[in-house]
Order: sequence, then C-alpha cells, then structure tokens
Amino acid sequence: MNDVKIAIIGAGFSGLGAAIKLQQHGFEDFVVLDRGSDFGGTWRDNTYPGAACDVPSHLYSYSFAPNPEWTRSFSRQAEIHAYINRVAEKYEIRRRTHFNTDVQDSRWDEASNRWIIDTDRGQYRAEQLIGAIGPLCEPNLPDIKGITEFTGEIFHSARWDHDYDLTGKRVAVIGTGASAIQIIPELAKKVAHLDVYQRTAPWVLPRADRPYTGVEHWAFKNVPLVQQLSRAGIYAGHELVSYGLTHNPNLLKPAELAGRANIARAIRDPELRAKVTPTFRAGCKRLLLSNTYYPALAQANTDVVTDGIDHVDTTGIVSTDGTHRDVDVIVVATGFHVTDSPGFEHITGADGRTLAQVWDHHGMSGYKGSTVNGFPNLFLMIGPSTGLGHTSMVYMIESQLNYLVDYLRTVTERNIARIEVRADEQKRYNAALKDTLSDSVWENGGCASWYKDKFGNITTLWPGFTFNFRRATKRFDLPAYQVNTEVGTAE
Ligand code: N01
Repeated sequence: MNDVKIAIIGAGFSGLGAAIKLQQHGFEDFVVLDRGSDFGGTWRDNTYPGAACDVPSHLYSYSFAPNPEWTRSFSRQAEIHAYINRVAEKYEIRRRTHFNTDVQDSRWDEASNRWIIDTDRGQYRAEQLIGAIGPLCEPNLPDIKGITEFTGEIFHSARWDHDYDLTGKRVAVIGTGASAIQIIPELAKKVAHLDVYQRTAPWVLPRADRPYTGVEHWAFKNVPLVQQLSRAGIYAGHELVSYGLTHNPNLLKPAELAGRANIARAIRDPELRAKVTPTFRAGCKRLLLSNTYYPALAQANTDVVTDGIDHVDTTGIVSTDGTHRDVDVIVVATGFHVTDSPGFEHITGADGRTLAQVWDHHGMSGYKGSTVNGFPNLFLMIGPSTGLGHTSMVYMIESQLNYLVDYLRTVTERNIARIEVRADEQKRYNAALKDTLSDSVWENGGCASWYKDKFGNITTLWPGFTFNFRRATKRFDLPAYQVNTEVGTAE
C-alpha cells in the first residue's frame, strides 16, 4: 500500500499541469499514475499520419511554459509531444510519475476518508484524487455487423499500427471527423486506392498553416511580448467565434462561405462537390481546418462512399446499396467514448455507485467541470461541460488549475477531511448552463455529434466565452460544498 496525500491519474496536458501547479504551491506529497510509458496523453497516443493540432501553437501551450521554438503556426503531434515532455523534465515531474501503471479501480472509503486506488502494480491510498484521464482517450470502435470477421488489418486512428506499411494497399477509412480529415490526405499520397466512408460531411475551412520565419523565431525568443501578443491575438479571435456558437449561429455564415469556397477550390466534379457539402450549420460539429483534405478527395485513387455501411465481411465492406469493396486495411476514425467513457466505470463514490452508474441516469453532470456530488475529495480535470469546439483546451485546463490549487489550499488550511459539492449547487449550476445552451448552434444546428449524450443533452461543452469560465474558477467557493473536518482513520 502506497499512502499519498494526492493521487493524480493521467500524465497528459491536464495531469501534468496539475502536478506542476501542486509542486509550485508546496503540495509535495503526490503521485502521478499513468498507464502509458510517457507524458502526453492524447498527444502520445494519437500518432496517426498527419496528426496535428488545429489550434495555433502559441495558444496551445501552457502560459507558464511558452515555447519560442514552435516551428510552425499549427504544430504537429511529434512537436507537441516533445514540448509536453520537455515541460515535464523542466519541472522534474518524472520522479513523481509512475508510468506503465494501469488504474483499474478507484473507490471512496467512507471509514477512512480516503480513496483506495487499485492498479496493476499495487494499491495506493490518497486523501485527494485528481482524475485527469482525458475526455478523448477511449477509442470508439464502431458496432458494424461483421467487422470482427474482417481478415485484413484494422486499426483505430488513436492506435495506429506503424509496423504495417500502407504503401500500395487498398484502404478504407470510416469517418470524416477531425482525425480522419488529417489522415486521409496522408494516405491518399501512398495507397493504391482509398475509400472514404462518409456518414456526415463536415465543415472544413482553410488552415493558415505555415513555418515560422527566422525573424519570427528571433522575435519569439528575444522579445517575449511578441509571443504574448501572438497568443492574445489568436485568443481574442477565437472568442469572437464563441459568441456565434453559443448565441447566434447566423454569425457563423462567413465560416460556411469559407467552407464552400474551400470545396469549390479543390473539387471540380459537381457530384463530388454535392456529396461533401455539409447539410447542417457550421459549428454544430467541430469546425475542421485543412487545405489538403478536399484535394485528396478529388484524387483519382480516392472514392467518397456515402451509401452507408451495411456490413463488413472477410475481404471488405458492403454498403447499403449492395456494393462490395475489397480492401486490405480498414482504418476506423470513429472517435471516442466521451460521455460514456469506460474510465467512469472505475471511479466509485460514497454510495457505492460508479460515475458511470450515476451519469447513466441523467447524463454527465458536475460542478465547474471539477467536482461531482456523491464523489467526495474527487477533482476532475476537463470534467463535464468544459470542452470547446473553437479554442485552446489548455486555457480551460489552466482555469481549472487555479480552482484546484485554491481547493487544496482551503482543504489543507481548514483541516477538511471530506468535501463534496452540494447537490443543490450542482443542480443550479447545470440548469444555468442548459439555459445558456438553448440558443446554441450545437443545440439548433441540425447535426448529431459527440457533444451530446444519449439523452440529447450537451454535457461536454462550455457554452460562451472562456474568460467567463476563468472568472468562475478563479477562487474556490467553499459555500457550494458540504464539508467534514472529522479526520478519518487511515488504517
Ligand atoms: O472523432 P469524431 P475524431 N459508421 O467523433 C464517423 C479532437 N481532435 O477522432 O459525423 C460510420 O469527431 C462519424 O460520423 P458522423 C476533436 O475535439 C482534435 O475525428 O457521426 N461512420 C464521424 O465522421 C474532435 O472533435 C484534433 O455521422 C461512423 C467520425 O466517425 C475529437 O478529437 C485532431 C460511425 C468520428 O468523428 C474527435 O475527433 C483530431 C459508424 N458506425 C481530433 N461511427 C486537433 O487537431 C462514427 N462514425 C486538436
């Protein structure tokens, strides 16, 4: 049994950020547990060809660890992964991190006021549990009839098989989301034939990606204000979009014009143009950015299949019109379990129910994306209603880190053994969010997306300006919580 004050599950952007902030504020007794063998979370796992960030580099980094070395305006996966590892080394977080440690179960023990954490490398006991497991880490494998019968190669975008050479192969990609539109142009360059199975055509806008010049690098390095201004400028631009997404979808019409122009520039064939033109309002699903996606679809070796998949057999995919297409490889770029993550099945609260069981009844819900009634001393990073479709998640993470540090400070100073957000406060908070969402494009834009849960509620996104979330999480608000200062027994 390893006794620690604080256990952090996950060493991705949010778990690492939590570890750094804890250390900086004198909370030394903590451990980070991660099932992988390196820092980076989603940026460690998503190594598919073309993987890159669609948020500009200077904004997609910690404000306390700016990176004047970014080589281009939109960074690629390897560079972001390397950045995260450099930051971890700089703050010496590796010595506190137990890699290759798979957390199998975490349960609240009311008698001792501790979290008992079972891993494949032994048990941990912690006063506070920080769940930084990431919302986009559990691959969603499509439930397509016969898919397990396929005798060729099949892999999910987040579990790329780099040992398999796709050169000259016949490949099918299922899905046309953020991951697929980055993969498809890379595959189209090297495979013999590519079938793109599109269920819903996404909005894809031009991507202002370019390498930084020598002068810019010099300025980023030597005049910190330049990097700060770049960051602030991008942030301000994104926040303008946020008003349209939340309150007035009509403001997103320019995005639709840019999306249509992007199609028209690359695709001549009117039939293909029609196929790939979205039928819902821009922003309802994540707005995607690419200059290479539509040209790849227009290539002679690529077909866009919109008939729907009926089933898969041993040699290929049969679409609903009965056409059989032989393939050597199926790439499933079908997203992640977000509102139904298997991770929720392994966190058990005070009444013996897991997060999965509680949320199965009424959907994901929490307070300020961080705490959940019924789950004492649990702090979730990027919890319910914190996701974004338009700007950097690192901004949201850093907002939560302010709240986390103040939460831990409060708990420590007041000798609080057990703390839990009040049910009425959580309810009030979520009712206000729901109200704000009622005019949003995610609600009214005419699409289905992973932003919604099985009840049709948007429980993944923060509606509105992110600076409002920053304000809401600036200080820990103890009155919203019920507390107990009676110290539990550790043995
Ligand atoms: O997953 P998705 P993703 N049969 O869920 C289709 C982040 N991200 O991995 O639209 C056929 O968006 C599904 O079709 P439809 C980003 O937040 C960021 O691409 O539901 N098709 C859709 O086309 C993003 O939002 C970056 O009709 C099926 C696709 O699969 C999130 O990750 C890069 C199907 C899934 O799209 C997830 O993106 C990459 C089925 N049974 C990802 N099931 C950055 O650049 C699903 N689909 C930061």
